[in-house]
Amino acid sequence: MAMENLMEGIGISAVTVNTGREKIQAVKWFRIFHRTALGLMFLGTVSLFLWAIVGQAQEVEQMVGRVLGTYPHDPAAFTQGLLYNQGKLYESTGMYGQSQIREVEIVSGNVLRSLSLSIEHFGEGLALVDNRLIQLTWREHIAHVYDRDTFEKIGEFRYTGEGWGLCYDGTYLIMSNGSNRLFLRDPNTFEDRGSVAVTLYGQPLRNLNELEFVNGFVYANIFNQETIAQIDPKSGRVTGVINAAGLLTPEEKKSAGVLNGIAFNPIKQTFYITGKNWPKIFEVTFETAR
Ligand SMILES: [Ca+2]
Repeated sequence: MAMENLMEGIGISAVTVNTGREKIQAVKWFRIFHRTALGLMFLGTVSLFLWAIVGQAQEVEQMVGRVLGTYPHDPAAFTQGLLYNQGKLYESTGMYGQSQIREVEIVSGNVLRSLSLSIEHFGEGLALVDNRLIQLTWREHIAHVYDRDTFEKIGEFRYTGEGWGLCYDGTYLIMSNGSNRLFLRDPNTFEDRGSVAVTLYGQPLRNLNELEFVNGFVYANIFNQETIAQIDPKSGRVTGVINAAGLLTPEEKKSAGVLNGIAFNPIKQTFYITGKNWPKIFEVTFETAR
């Protein structure tokens, strides 16, 4: 009692009461702040999720190939690269002991000219730079250079890693190696000029194979799928997906390999699509799926 009186006398109880109120106020404010922060975080997460789903879904165009024409294709050709130039198709074929570079008449499928690789070279992607045909090899780390007009080998480049697809955007060669990256290379020296990761809905899109550059986009068929990706080569983002299933009949598919080979006819604005050991080449346009 004496102690309480003494404390009251010097004002300690008043100080204690005031401190308690401040604590209560502080706890109230902390709870309000905490609830608000949690609410904002929740709303932010939901918004980001919806933005990702809705935004990305809108940004990838779903397309199909509409067949305009069908032409014969050598079923012995293990197609690894295909391009169109001045009314003809140029084709790179693979397999050890069977690899070639070919000039093909479109309508008949006849091989007009061909050159065989040595048996230890497996032909891969093919691109045209001016009048030079550049052909990758799978695991031999050599790109062969041919004169389109004489069909003679005029040089070669060395590189590391595997060679899959190749195309030319007018400035750089663009190369795939089975990963989700596209590699830029100098068309005169084959020097590395950087790379971009390709993503579909934000996820890596691997197994990029044969390539074609058309109107600012890289078209890549995906290994082991009847799917072609339309890629923005600057960002690596897949902007469109072409469903190319059902081109061959079930009977034709029995002796055919996977879809591999995209070429573009800039005059007709049509694509040529074929595959490994396919009996046909299809002339198609890519149209929005309904
Ligand atoms: Ca091509």
